[in-house]
This record gives sequence, structure tokens and C-alpha cells, in this order.
Amino acid sequence: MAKKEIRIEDYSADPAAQQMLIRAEELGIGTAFTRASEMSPCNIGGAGMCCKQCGMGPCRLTKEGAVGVCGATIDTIQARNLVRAIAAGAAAHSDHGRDMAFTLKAVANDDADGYYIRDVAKLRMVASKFNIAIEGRSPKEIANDLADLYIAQYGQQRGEIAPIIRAPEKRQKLWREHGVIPRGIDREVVEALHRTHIGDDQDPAHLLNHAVRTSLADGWGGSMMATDISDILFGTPAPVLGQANLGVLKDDMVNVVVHGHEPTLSQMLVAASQDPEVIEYAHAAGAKGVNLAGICCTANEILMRQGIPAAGNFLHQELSILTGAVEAMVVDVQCIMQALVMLAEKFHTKVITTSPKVKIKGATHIEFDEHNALAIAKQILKAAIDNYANRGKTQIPQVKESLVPGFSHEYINYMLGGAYRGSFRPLNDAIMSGRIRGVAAIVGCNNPRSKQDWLHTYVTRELLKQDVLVVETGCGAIASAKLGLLLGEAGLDQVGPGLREVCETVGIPPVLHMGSCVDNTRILTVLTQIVEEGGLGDDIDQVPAVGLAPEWMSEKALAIGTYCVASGAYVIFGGASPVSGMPDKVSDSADVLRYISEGWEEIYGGKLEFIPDVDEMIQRTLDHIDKKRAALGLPEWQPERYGRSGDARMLELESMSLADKRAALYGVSPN
Ligand code: SF4
Ligand code: MSK
Repeated sequence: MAKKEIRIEDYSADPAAQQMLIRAEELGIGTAFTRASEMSPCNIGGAGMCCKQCGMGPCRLTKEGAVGVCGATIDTIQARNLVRAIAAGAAAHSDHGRDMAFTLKAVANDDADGYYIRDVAKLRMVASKFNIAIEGRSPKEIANDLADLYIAQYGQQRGEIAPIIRAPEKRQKLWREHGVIPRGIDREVVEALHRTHIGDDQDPAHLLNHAVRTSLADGWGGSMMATDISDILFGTPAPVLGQANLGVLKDDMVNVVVHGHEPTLSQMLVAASQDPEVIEYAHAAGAKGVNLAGICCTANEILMRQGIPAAGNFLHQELSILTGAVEAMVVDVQCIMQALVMLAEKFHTKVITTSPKVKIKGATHIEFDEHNALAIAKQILKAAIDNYANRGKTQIPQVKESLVPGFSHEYINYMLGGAYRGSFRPLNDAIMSGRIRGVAAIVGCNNPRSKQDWLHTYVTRELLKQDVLVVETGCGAIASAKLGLLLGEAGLDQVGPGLREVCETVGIPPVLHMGSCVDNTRILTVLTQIVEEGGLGDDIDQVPAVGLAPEWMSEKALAIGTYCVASGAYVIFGGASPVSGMPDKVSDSADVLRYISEGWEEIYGGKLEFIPDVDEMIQRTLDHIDKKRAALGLPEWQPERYGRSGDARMLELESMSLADKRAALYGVSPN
């Protein structure tokens, strides 16, 4: 059968990406986009029907009633594969949190040159949640205790991890009843690996119960702690002007792209790039200075705090090197493609690995150490500057958009009432009245198996038209940024009338950028605060809200999806299900699929579904929101009731004669 020809426009919805893909084609260079189209996914492994847990396999279960050499059934194999993926995702996020906790400890003990406690208010707020004494103590004393507490969550063997107390009380009780509160973060990840070893846990429901516990160790544990400490050390995000897309790279500057996840590295590179010594060094090399730009979640970390531009999301990592204008791509952990090194060899770009956990053959390794961070950051930037002279022909797409990121839950609380009356009340009221129909969190990665950014932005736009307030994190947020949806009023002509009124009144964009992928915990906090504010039920599963990851690809996404489900949310993933099985061939293969949807819904009120059809994804989101509204006794969504106040009304009045205006405002006849 002839292979279907793929056009560049089918690879990405982003014009900057399209330009770079044309360049790649001209230069005969492959990218993740072309590799994905050349390599079909394995339909056995992809459906979760392959087990390689021991040397008797791999076993591929493709026939009705088939079992592995050890007798494992397809539902056991699928559940095991899913548990392992969730454990890997939880491990990645939580290990990030662990490194942040060690950095906090070092800062508290004057052993981390260049780092400071920037947000003392957040430090005091978080510490007081755990009954750490704050009055009469210095920030470093408090930080030392908090760091000790957080570090202890990893090795704790019994009891409950401390941050779980931040969930609604009813939810905590439910988790206790089902025995899924994590005892210690490392313990749950280790147990996930143990249980899925050959000859261990072979009851799918029991295995999936542990998947929930492991994911909670991520969402209400490692990730939440990572977010807390990032805010304490680098500042809690508040709105700031930024830019996104490859057009942020500069022809006359040394371009350093920082890619990965941990802000300890990227924040220090920001500081070093502004150091007079480094700027002088760049000038001496003939450049105007050092231009720092981010990729993936590290981009979000520095974008939402300092407004450092984002060169793009996950699938932009290769494309940025293809511009020929990147002197160094500095990476730490997670979502870094090995292909970068081979690609960089074709240009002058230096790929610099920095984490003791991540080396890539062929890359330059300059190990980062938080105890000596500023000096190492300067060394990295100088290596990039030295490489400026090797730059050849460049092609930087002149495509970029402005955006306003930085909507932490603290800022949302503040923006809804100011310093003295900060509150979630206006948001709850807007949902209760129907001005806002519900909330959607659209998060997660890019995946070259679907057109880059298209699913993200299509779902976002369609939900905005339906008065659904959208919050975003990770690569999804950068997708919306590239489309101009994160810029105040610029996106308001695309939203429903009720949501528009709210955005105009509060002065916010219709899509709120809430951070990186560990910052999905901010969304958990927002949902908890909505519950605590009152009027929308007494637990997260009652809030008219849905989580979506239309272009997911990483194991971390599966961990995030699962902790959101366990927290009570309906979560929809786009693309292929890793536990789909082949229902036409294997009769029991739908068990796991059913369990993570109907089974989890029965227990937790949230469910996980994989829906490849985008319109169905949107419809199910709206149906769920409306179902939750009805269950709360809220009025049906009636958009025609809104849209005649706020800026729209002011503009309408402005165009009227004085007499008509009086009639409209006071009911006085023009005659
Ligand atoms: Fe096959 Fe069982 Fe070994 Fe898996 S654990 S590879 S199903 S024999
Ligand atoms: S970086 S996990 S591709 S969101 Fe967090 Fe983006 Fe997904 Fe990596």
C-alpha cells in the first residue's frame, strides 16, 4: 500500500514550526515529526498487550483468552504496565521536588551561593500549614525546618505524607477509607515496582489501587512540594509580560536555549546572563549580549517569574536548533530528546547536559551543583559565547506572540479582591450564576502523533466559546501562548459572553497560564479553594470542572491524570489509550479501561478516559460540566443572559446619541 504523503501543515499548526520543517526537508534532516510518520507505533505494545517483565517473555497477547507464559491475563498485564508508567511519572516529578528541598536546605544554611528566600510570605504560609513555628524566627530558621519536613516525606515509611492535609477534608477521609494515602513518596514508587515484578500482584483492581496511591504521592506530595519551594526561592508568580515562539531568538545575540524542568538551573542562568562580566564577555565576542530563551517546562518557570521568552514547547526543541542561531542548548532533566545531539552536530549548537542524573552521549557535560551555582551558570554561558564565532547561516522565523503568564493560585485569590479582600468568592459566584459555565484545565505535552498544538488550541478555543474558563500549564500553555490566547483582551473576541464579562471586569485573559507540569498542583489548590469558599459542593468531584491532556505523551502525564482523577476530576486524554487492548479480539481486555473510568468514578467521583475524537472530547467536557451544575442545583447555562455589561456595554453606549444613552440607562424616553 502506498504511504500517505504528509504535508508540512499536517505536522504542526504553528507557522514558525512549519518554516523550520521546510528548512529541515531542504537540508535532508529528520525530526521527531518525520520519524513519527515513518515509524508506526506498535499496535500490541501501544494497546498495553505486551509484557516484558521477565525473561520468559516478552509475551504478546493478541488472541481471545490468551495468557502470558506465566499465565498473566491481559488485564493484569495492562494494569501492571499502567502502574509502572505512573510510578515513573511520579518518580520524575517527585525527584524534582526532592532536589528543590535539598536546595532549600542549603539556602537555609548559607550553603547555596546566589540563591535567596525571595517569598517570605509564602514560606510562612506553607510552614504554618504544618505547624512549624514562624513567629519571632528568621526566614532561614523556618526554611530549615520546612526543608527537613519535606525531605522526610521521601523516606517516610509509615503514616501519611504531610502535604495531604491540604486536600478538602472530605477527600482525605475518602482516601483514608480506601487506603490510598501515600505513606512515603519513595516507598510508593518502590512498592509499585515490587508489585509489578513477575509473580507479584495479579489482581488488576488491587494494582490500580496502588497506582492511585503512587500518583497521590506525586500530586499532593513531590510536585506540590516542588511548586512550594520554587515559589519560596524564586518568587510566587504574578502576571508579567512575555513572548513565545522561535521569533524570540535573536540574530545579533548569543542565543542560549534552556530546556528541561528544574528552575534551580534556569533561574541561575537568568541571573548569570545579566551579570556585567558575562555581558562584557559577549560584547568581546561581537554579540550584543546573551539572549536566554526556554523550551518545555523550564521555559514556563522563567517565563512566569521573569518574563524570559519561551522559544517553544516540547516539539520545538529540535526546531530551535534548526534555526542555526542557537549557540547552546542547556538541558537538565525530563523531555530531552536524544536526537538533539545528532542534530546539533549538523549545526554549531553545543548541547550541554547539567544534571548528575542525565548525560547524553556526544553532549558536553558541565555538572550543575546548587552549592556553586552562579559560577557554573557563568561557565555555561561563557562556553555558549565562545561558540558564537562558529555560527553559520541562520533562519529565525519572524513569528512570536506576546502573553501574560503568572496566574498562581495566590495571584488569582488576590486579583479577585485585592490585598484586603482577596477571595475566590467572585469566581464561585460567576460559576454559580452561569456567567462561567465551568472550568477546564488543559495541560500536557505535544505529541508528533498528532498535529502539533492543533488539538490543544482547538479544544481551548471551542471551550472558551462555551463560557468555560480555561487554565493551562506545561506545553499546552505554550501552545495557547503561541496562538495569542494568553494576552488580556487580545483573546476576548473568541470567548462566550458570560466569560467575557468576567475577564473584562477582573482584567484577565480568558486562558490563565498557571505554570509548568509540576504546577498542576496549583490547579488542585485552586479546586480546593473553590470548595472551601462554598456554594459549589464540599469536595472537588462536585465542582463543574474537567482536566484535559489532548496531546499527552509522557509518563508524567499519566501520573498527573491519575492524581487528578483520585482528587475527583474527570480527566480526558487525547490520542491513543495505553490500555485499549483489542476488544474485538480479546474479550476481557476492556476491564482495565472500564475500571479506570467507571470503577474509579464509583470510588473517587473522577474518571480517566482516552478519547481520540476531538469533538467528542469537547462534548463530553461540556456534558460533564452541565451534569455537575445540575447536581449542584445551579441554573442551566444560558449565554443569552450575558454579554451586555462590562466593556461590551460601554462600547455600545459610546456609539449612542446622548438621548438614546439616557433611555438605555435610565429608561427615559428620547422624546
Ligand atoms: Fe510473560 Fe509473565 Fe514474564 Fe510477563 S511476567 S513476560 S506475561 S512470563
Ligand atoms: S515539559 S512533560 S512535554 S508538558 Fe513538562 Fe511539556 Fe509534557 Fe514535558
